[in-house]
Amino acid sequence: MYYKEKPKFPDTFLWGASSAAWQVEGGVAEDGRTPAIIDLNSKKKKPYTDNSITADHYHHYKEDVALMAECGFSSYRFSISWSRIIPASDGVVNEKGIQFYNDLINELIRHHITPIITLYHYDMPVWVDEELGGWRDRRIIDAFDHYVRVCFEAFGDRVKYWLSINEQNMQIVYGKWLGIDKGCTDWEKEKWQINHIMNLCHAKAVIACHEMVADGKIGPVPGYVPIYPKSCKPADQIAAMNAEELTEKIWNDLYVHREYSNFVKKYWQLHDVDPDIRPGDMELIQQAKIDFFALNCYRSNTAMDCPPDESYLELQLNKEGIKGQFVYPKFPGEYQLCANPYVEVTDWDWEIDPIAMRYMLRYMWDHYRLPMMITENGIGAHDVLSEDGHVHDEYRINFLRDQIEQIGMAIEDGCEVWGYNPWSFTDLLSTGNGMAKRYGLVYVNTTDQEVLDLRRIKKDSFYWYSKLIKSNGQDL
Ligand code: BGP
Repeated sequence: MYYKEKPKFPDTFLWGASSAAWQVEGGVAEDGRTPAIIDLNSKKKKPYTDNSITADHYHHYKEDVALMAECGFSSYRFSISWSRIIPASDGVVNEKGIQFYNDLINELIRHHITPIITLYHYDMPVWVDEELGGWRDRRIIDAFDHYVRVCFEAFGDRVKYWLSINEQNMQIVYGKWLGIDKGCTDWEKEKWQINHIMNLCHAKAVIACHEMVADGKIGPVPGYVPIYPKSCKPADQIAAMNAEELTEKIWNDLYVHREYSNFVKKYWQLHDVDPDIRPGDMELIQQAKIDFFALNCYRSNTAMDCPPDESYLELQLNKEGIKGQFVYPKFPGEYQLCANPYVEVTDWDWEIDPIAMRYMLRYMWDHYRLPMMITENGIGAHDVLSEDGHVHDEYRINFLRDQIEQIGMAIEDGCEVWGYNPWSFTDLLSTGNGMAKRYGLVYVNTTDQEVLDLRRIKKDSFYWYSKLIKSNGQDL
């Protein structure tokens, strides 16, 4: 439907932004924190800046929260570093780690900003990997349960919104790129065991939150990339549905229905996969009833038929930030991804597609009827600090405006959406592209080549977003 009036947002709608511990904090060796696997990975990615400093939020959190308040934020989504809370396999709690998050939470609340916490955002402690076998070994389940219970106990009196695992689906789909395949000999088969263990950890977190946090609500954080069929050729539609299943739907169905779908069971059978489901596992998953979906959505994909006699082609991500380097993968017998001639792309070849946001919200609402919050959305760009001392990021303003308008339209369409937390507040370390790929509303003065003074500079998008928040989405 087209609407004549500007879409309206509920009065209680939460406006904020999002980050993750390893991408924003720095201070990786301070106050008892021990290394995470991602620290080692990000060091390997040099000349990109490693995460030992990044935006140095660990030391700038007060200044950052003050800026959030100036912008008008009513929420902030961030993650907790597991190895800051539990630095070693003895399970002993690091009080200084607790202190840091207590200080951050209290500072947010003092500024009337609702904290939303992700329990796990890609930063596996080295001790879990080396001593317990990481995601490959079921011993992680008890260690994770202990860690989340410590978090609920320490922060649950003030924090009511919790997120279990960030982008579990993307960790499995892009496991080779994110380093989740470490130690695996046959990733395509073993990834389903890892996924099952992640499902059990997710379930533990949901159950513990409901047990321990009065009025606590918890949900998963799928990375969502809507898939369009390339054409109205019927086989392209099935290919798009296959892509949807194999990158998103399998996970979302599990979270909501709390059982594996017939589609994935058939897939395992065809590919000779044994996910090692043990007695009691499905009963545990059954108990983990989620309260909402937190959704990360940046782009869309397009899929077409890929007959079984085609050759497999591995996806190649664009690492340089120069358009045209992304290689679309082919999965014979399932689907292949392809370019969409109707949308522009970013310098990293991510589709700029605001309508995908409305599509996602409609799709998720129609399938699952659960409240939704946006926990990531944004545009990575080569921002420039101009000679006038400002960052003129009108491309980001245009991107966010179009996306927010589509969220408003989805709300008008009848979807229940209660918050928008784009990625990111300050510039921070990108998953694969260092500080070169910036997302923030606030510029952080540092580069991949050189650590500068880390000064915070409000971008043009900061001022625009502030006006938008203060008009509850009307001043688009
Ligand atoms: C999401 C991750 C974030 C963030 C974002 C942008 O998938 O949850 O951690 O990094 O993607 O990705 P990138 O930094 O690769 O541009």
